[in-house]
Amino acid sequence: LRRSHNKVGVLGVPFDKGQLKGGVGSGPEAFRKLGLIEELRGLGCDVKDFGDVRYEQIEGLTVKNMTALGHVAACQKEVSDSVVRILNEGRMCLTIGGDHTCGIGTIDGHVKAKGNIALLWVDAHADLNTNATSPTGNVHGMPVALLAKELSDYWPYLPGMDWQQPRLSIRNIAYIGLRDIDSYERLVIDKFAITAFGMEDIERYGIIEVTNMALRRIDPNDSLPLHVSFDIDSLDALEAPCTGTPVRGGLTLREGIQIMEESYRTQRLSAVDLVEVNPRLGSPADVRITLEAAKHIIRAAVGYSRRGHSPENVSDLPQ
Ligand code: B3U
Ligand code: MN
Ligand code: MN
Repeated sequence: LRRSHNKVGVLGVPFDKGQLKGGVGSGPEAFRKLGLIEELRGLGCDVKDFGDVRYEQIEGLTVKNMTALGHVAACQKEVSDSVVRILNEGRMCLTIGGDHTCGIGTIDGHVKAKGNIALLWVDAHADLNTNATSPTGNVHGMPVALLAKELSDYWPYLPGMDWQQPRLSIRNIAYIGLRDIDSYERLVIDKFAITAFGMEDIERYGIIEVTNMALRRIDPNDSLPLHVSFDIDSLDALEAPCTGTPVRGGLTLREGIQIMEESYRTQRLSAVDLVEVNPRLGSPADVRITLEAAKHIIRAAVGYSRRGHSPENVSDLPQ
């Protein structure tokens, strides 16, 4: 492992219009204040900070049961373009949300830059609603349904979203951590046989086996660039309390780290999203716990191993 050869581009997406709670948009700021960039450099990464995405809302876009489409369409186009730029510099793209709507842009950009990819969606939720099935109209519950080719016929025309085509096949998508699934999401998972590991599977097989089964299913030839879209609410609410829709009975931090360590080991981890941290929810202690948990996940994503790392190009200790 040569960590200093790890080139990372960091992109902030202070976007909160995919759900109704304020505060998740200040995720990028909270991570920067915590010293995330410096921390990654300290691990030996070559980090380039691409700043936070800015956009101008498109007025007058309305689609039934799809909230704030004018914000989603404009922002995610910028996210997609930024991800293409970062990947084309030969960097792994680390996107800090913001709500999970930013998966629309990051995965779109990843596919545009690299062609076919494999996607691990680590989440308590499936984020697999269309505007016709969503119980809330919140777009952070819809990104996977927008990305999947097999679901394109179930969407109406979406004004402002012409740049976004469903580019991923369901066979290249797997879930880990599910435990709060809407009835139509369950129907879609079963109808299209989507690879989906819920908490009960982690109980049964353990997190290492589950992660490797998921990776084998979405990339049987070990050949595709890997995208891990990590919703912090995949972790148990005790591990990551500051998120809009916390769900108990979730992943431990150790399991979250393990998913990232296994993903990194493929040597094809090319984009990571860390989303849904809301630093305005909970006590200062809760915020600290949540940010620190997320930081451990991110460290594993850039190659930090809990086994530790010997100094580079050194074989003996000093006298
Ligand atoms: N499935 C529900 C709730 C939800 C989705 N994602 C989160 N919550 N974080 C929905 O609104 O689609
Ligand atoms: Mn999510
Ligand atoms: Mn979630």
